[in-house]
Amino acid sequence: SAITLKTYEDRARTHPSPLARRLLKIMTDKQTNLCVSLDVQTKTELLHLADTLGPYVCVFKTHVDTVEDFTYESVIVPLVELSKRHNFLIFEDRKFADIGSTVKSQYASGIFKIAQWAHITNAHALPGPGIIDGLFAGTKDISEERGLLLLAEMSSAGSLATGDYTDKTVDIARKNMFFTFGFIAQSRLGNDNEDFIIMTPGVGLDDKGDSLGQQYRTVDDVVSSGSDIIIVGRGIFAKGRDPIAESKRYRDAGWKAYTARVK
Ligand code: 6AU
Repeated sequence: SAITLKTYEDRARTHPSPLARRLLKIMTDKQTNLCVSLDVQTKTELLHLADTLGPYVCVFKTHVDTVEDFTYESVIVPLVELSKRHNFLIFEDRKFADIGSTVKSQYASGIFKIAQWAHITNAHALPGPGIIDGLFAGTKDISEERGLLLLAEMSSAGSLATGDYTDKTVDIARKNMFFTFGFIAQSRLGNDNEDFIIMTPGVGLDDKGDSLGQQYRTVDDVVSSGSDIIIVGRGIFAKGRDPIAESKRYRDAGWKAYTARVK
């Protein structure tokens, strides 16, 4: 599509979402389309990875509910500091999936208060458009930019998010393009004039998958399919891997594939 062939820099000037404009500018400035998925169980590991890999990424993705020693003060406060120091955005991969009223409180309050600190979060479109209204209402008192990704396709084997479900998810995203700036997906979505940011998980250069249904594609494959940001977890930090060396490798592969696409 026309958008796929434009540079991140051009798109940073015209994108309808303030959060996406900020993200595209970070990608341009740091020359990276890598999002690292920090799926670890302790705050020490999480903060260490955020500090050492920060220079190579545009986004850090978290699952804060898997951190065993989580407290807001000891995890979120330093993570936000690191995001400023290394100029990356934080994406809490919460995958909301309930009615608007419920997701609003899950997003804005409780133990995690996700809306306070996560620049990006994601949601399933399954409940219908009310989920976007609920989450957007959760950003009411936040002064910084916030953005939402809908899960339009999944990387896992046998995913039900295909065909008509995927198309209807794109329709729901069109409801509020100021807030819903893109998709978790495996392919380019939206029409030629729409600039949804496509973030793609299930990326790995050394593995084909795991024993629980995850499936990996190469960086070249997903970026040439129209993905804007690659999401990599275990490919970077699994046991025996050197996370800094792997981050550089995925960043370089991602940037090279993007450069080839926009040439
Ligand atoms: O690279 P991995 O397999 O270690 O980790 C992939 C990460 C995990 C998943 O929860 C997440 O990406 N994910 C998602 C997201 C980001 O929403 C959707 C999906 O379809 N597949 C997937 O793996 O943290």
